[in-house]
Amino acid sequence: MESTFAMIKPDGVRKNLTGEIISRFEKRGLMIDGMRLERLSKETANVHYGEHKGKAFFQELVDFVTSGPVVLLKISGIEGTVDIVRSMIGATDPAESSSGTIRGDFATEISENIIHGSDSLDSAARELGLFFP
Ligand code: 3AN
Repeated sequence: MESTFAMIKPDGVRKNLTGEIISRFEKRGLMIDGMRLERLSKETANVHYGEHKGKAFFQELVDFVTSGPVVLLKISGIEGTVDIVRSMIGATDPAESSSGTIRGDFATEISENIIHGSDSLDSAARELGLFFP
C-alpha cells in the first residue's frame, strides 16, 4: 500500500473546508490513515519547508502556515496514491489549477492555496516521518 502526506493549511481550516476535502479523498477510494489537528511550531514549519529556505517567500510561508491550526493527514491507497493526491490538489498557482481540483475550486492566491501534498515518494516518506513517526 502506498501512503502520502497532506496538510490542510490554516486558510483551508478557517474556510471550513476540512470535511469537504477529506470527503473528496474518501470518495476517490483513498483511506484516511492518520489525522490530527494542530498548530505547527515555527521549528516544525522550518523543517517541513526546508527546501524553500532562502527563497523570497520563505518567511511569509512559515508565518502563514503557523498562523492557525492545520489538519495533518496520512492518506493511503493503491500504487500511485502520491500522484493521485497531487492531481486532486491541483497546480501550485491557483491561476493555473483546473476546476475540479481542490485549489482550482477553492483557492485564489499562491500564498494561500488551501492544502499541501507530498510531491514524490521520497518527500512522502520524509514528510510522513516528520508528522506521523
Ligand atoms: P506545492 O505546495 O504545490 O508542492 P511548492 O512546494 O513549490 O508547491 O511550494 C510550497 C508552498 O510555498 C506553496 N504551497 C505555496 O503556499 C508557497 N509558494 C510557492 N511559490 C510561491 C510564490 N511564488 N509566492 C508565494 N508563495 C509561494
